Amino acid sequence: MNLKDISKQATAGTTTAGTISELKEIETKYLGRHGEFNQYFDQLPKEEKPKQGATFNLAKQKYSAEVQKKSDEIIGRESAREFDVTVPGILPSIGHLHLITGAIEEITGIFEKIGFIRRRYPEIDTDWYAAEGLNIPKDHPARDDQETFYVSDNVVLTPHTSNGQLREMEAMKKPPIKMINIGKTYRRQIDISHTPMFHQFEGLLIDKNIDITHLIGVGNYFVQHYFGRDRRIRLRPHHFQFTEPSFEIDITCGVCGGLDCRLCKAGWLELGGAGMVHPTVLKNGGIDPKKYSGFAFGWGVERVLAMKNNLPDIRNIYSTDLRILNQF
Ligand code: FA5
Repeated sequence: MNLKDISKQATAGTTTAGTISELKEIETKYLGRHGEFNQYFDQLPKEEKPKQGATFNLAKQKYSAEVQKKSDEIIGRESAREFDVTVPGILPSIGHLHLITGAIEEITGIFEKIGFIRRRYPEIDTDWYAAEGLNIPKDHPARDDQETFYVSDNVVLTPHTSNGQLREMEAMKKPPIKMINIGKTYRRQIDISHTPMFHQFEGLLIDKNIDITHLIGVGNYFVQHYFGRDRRIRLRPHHFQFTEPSFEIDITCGVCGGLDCRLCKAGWLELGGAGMVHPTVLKNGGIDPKKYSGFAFGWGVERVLAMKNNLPDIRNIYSTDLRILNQF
């Protein structure tokens, strides 16, 4: 057979191929190492080879292109046949807000419904706003309660959001004040219920004739909307320099409903600090304590989130392990 006939036969064979494996077989028959094309070339007399080399290579290339074209055609036909429009698509994995961002949004929404306004104040602040102006003098032992990071002698990473109290009084100039200040706070602590960076939400309500019953009302409102309708709070005497009287607020245990179980203390769980704003703090904020009174509270976002979801270790909130984060 001459080169032309081999090419013709090869083309004819390729047109009849219906599947990729049939096509492969034909391709090997003609283009394989011992295929028709090479056999033709091998048996040429030595002196003919250089003369026919270029034509031979061109014929092979042309045939190769035909095989490729046929292969595309078969693949296109097969994939069109296999495409089933009724098969559900593959859902792309979509992320979600971080647990803390979600909790902050939820808490903000709950307080905004009763007229509190979300504020943000500096996370790095002067000693005056974070301590001294809150009635905690430089040498006072109460400073030891909050293991504060000092940036310099007079500047701290805020150990609580209470710095927002004085800043809000200054910003608003005059009551009524209804602030919910949510921000990052820092302390030298780390264990299952403490992280060195955490968030607090600080409520401050100042107006005429505000008393402890308003604090109890707002506390119950919050726990019933965040944790569930059947929850309620109690006040336990405590001490903070910037409130008088001061309280720890407890919430009924969500597991035993207040009966007493191994998760709680006699049916109660600790929520956080609160109290009536100290007259000295009102004065430092430019508000007349004879005319106005108010309450404040400061609770941990990580703590309430952990309590709501029964998280055994609050450090997990900052884990980057998707097996944990995907559960929320
Ligand atoms: C305070 O920080 C007061 N400023 C709260 C306050 C505000 C009292 C207004 C009166 C009036 P305390 O140190 O107890 O209080 O912290 C309050 C809450 O922050 C704790 O109940 C806890 O929920 C959370 N918290 C404190 N330290 C950490 C920590 N290292 N990690 C996570 N949460 C923390």
